[in-house]
Amino acid sequence: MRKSRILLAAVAAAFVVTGPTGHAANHREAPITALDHKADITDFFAFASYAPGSAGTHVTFILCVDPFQEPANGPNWSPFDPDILYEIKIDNNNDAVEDIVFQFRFTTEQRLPNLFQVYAGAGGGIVAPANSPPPVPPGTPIVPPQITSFSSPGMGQRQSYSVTMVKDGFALPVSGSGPFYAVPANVGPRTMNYQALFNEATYTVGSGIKLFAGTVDDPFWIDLGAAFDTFNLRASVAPGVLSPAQDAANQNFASDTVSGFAVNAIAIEVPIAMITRTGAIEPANSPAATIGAWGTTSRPRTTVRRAPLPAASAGSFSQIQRMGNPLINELLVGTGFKDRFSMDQPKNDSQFASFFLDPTLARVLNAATAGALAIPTPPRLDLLPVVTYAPPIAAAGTPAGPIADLLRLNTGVAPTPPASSSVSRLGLLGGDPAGFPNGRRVFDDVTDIALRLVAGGVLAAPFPGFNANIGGRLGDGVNVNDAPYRTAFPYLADCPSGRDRRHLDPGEAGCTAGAGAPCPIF
Ligand SMILES: [Ca+2]
Ligand SMILES: [Ca+2]
Ligand SMILES: [Ca+2]
Repeated sequence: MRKSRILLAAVAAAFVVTGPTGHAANHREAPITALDHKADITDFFAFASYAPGSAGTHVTFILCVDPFQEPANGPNWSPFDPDILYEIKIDNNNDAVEDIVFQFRFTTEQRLPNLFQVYAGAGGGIVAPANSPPPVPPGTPIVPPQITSFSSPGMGQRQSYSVTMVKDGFALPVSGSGPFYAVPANVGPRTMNYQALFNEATYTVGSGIKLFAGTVDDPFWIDLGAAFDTFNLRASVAPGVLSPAQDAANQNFASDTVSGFAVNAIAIEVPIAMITRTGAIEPANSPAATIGAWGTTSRPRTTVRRAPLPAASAGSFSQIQRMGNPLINELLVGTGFKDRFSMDQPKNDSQFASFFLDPTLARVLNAATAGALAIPTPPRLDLLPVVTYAPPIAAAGTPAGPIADLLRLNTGVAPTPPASSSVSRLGLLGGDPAGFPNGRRVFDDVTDIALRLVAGGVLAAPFPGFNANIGGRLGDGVNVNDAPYRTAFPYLADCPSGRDRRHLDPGEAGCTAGAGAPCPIF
């Protein structure tokens, strides 16, 4: 499952039971990625890099997969799947067809085949004591030293990866200071120095490209428990309308269900001039400035199980999932159509247009607020900037292209420095031009933004019935992540320690990253 779409999927599913739409198919099967977690894309980010040295010249893409990793979950933890082709795709000429693709493939080594867990370490190492039974003599190394690098002996399960850039029909390997290693889960402080591994695995390669892959803090946050209980939000924010003070606060008023969990992330920073169709940095008012990006996971068409030998895969790749915006498939597309959506191409998304020209979610919000939240009358043309190239994201004069779920990013819009007073978790809706839905940064509160987008009137001029006091403050009460993001590439936070990780649950003290008031229960 994709976490960032759960809120609305839950609400929409509830509505289908009683709603008047024609999509109430009794399709009870779980979407394919509920059965294939390794290929499950949890989130996709594309944003103007905001670190000094990259701001104004580079963009960063992040693809997260494999949700709800428990960082304590030894002895094998959660590596990338060497069978999966992970891709980040970019359209730069408005036809919703990829022009540039970055492909990632992983390889796994097992360097400690005789040990019972794949990572091990302690201090300077532990040797056999004086009473060690034969044939192991005293002094023989038993436990390797703490893992501090990818060459440490305790790094049993070591993953490396290759990166290929496909452009104009040519596949170019991205090489440089490799091999590129993926950071494992943060097993615990005795076993490894996770920070050292993270730093070693943040690569600067040729052509101005930076790379990172590894297990990190899940950058997404949401009160999943309340949202998934059919929009049963905590009383402090029920029925999903924040007070002005809550809306303005960088703290949480409900528990972050994803806190303490990890995901696998692939991040790449590239020069803007490498991805625009003109090969130049375009100003924000240029029709060539806006790109559309999305991530995909694919598997070989054929896998042969050969027990007791390893399975063998062959053939071309077949798409398992894609993700552009954090709200189209998750909030708007009906459950019975999500698998088709996941496997199809963005250029074919007009087949799903009815879902977002009359979003069921908007009707749920209207009903859940007993009509206090008025919603626009379909067709919802105000949502077109999310699914076509249009202002306020793309410059006036940009060809709209087909309806397609791409995460659109105007590469000419300067990034907002994270310390700036104008930075907003609400992105474009909060007056911060460099945030979602103009691209998406890790700290953009896409749950709240998506609710407000769907409620209507916030991208274009508000529709006449729009109640800004309600529709403009929709939210789940989780405003910030549970861990501090890096302010430089790859912008992600550390994987929680497996030994000491904490899920900030309802009723526990420290609702905001372990500090502040208890998280409400009711
Ligand atoms: Ca294209
Ligand atoms: Ca998190
Ligand atoms: Ca939120």
